[in-house]
Amino acid sequence: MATTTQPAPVPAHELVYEPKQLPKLRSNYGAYLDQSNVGWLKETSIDTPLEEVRARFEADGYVYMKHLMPREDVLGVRQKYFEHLQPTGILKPGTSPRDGIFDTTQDPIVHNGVGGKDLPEDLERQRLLQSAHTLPVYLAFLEHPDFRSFIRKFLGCERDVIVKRTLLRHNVPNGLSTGCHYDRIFLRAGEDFLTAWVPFGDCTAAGGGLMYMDDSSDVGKTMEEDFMKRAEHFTPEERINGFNLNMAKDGQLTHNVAELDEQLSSTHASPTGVRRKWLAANYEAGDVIFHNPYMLHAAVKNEDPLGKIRLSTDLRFYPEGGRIDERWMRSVWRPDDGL
Ligand SMILES: O=C(O)CCC(=O)C(=O)O
Ligand SMILES: [Fe+2]
Repeated sequence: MATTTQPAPVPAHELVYEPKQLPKLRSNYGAYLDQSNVGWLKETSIDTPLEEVRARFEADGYVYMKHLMPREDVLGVRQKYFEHLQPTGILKPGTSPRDGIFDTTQDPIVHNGVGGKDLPEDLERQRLLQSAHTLPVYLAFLEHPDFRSFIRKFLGCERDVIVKRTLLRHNVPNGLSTGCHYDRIFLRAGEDFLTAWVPFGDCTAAGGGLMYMDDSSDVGKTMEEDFMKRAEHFTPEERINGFNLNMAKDGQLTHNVAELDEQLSSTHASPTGVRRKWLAANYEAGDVIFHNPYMLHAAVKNEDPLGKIRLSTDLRFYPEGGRIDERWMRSVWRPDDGL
């Protein structure tokens, strides 16, 4: 009788792993970043000890929390948002608002969301973008106990304050997305704060997610010091204005990430001598990324092949008693709020 022998298992160190293919990243204008300057964000799981989470944030300028929120609650906001915007004709006929698929027969520019350069000219569209910020499902999400208790623990405070001017942003494929910036530009009054970026739905790197310049907190701080020096003779009000004479029209550093990257490689070279990469992720519904006010970041241009609309919110938090940028506490986002 023939004997069969079990093949010996391949030792782990001999297994060949296919590396995940790096995404192609670009912003509104200009070339894709060179692939050698692209990498993945470091993931942090929710069972990571708090001290470790804080240490990562301190070292990296961000912490990318996987599965922090229940997926269904996140998708619920996506659904209600696109039901709300459906009358504008943004969705592909016959598709569900929960999927949020763009009608590619439409002009993407007409369907710009908040922050992707200019708003749509149509006033009814602007009105719907504004009223989306007070949809009950969204307001409930902002108070979600899983979310807010994590923030309080992270900040080490009993009560946290969320700035009232939150931003709900959608980016349609081939539309305009948020340029490169660091957040302090827009919240210059008050002390440093924590930003949370929450994608409502799965969002691939090239489907409009955020990209961050690795280890760029010092770059943002140096830029801000420079802006402040040049603004010394401004009035206090003008000095904190994100759109003052020193800044670009829309407050962003640029809408061309490849060009900025090239410039910074000589003007703000890393002290390690290694060129900084731009980090992105294939975000999943339930993930949240936190970043400090100086990390350079931008939205990747949405080039999702399935026409998926990127929807997200960006939120800012202070510990209670913190010195807040009161301009951001006046009301929810309005097209003409000047911030
Ligand atoms: O979602 C975006 O396009 C921009 C978000 C952002 O800049 C932030 O969360 O600070
Ligand atoms: Fe930002």
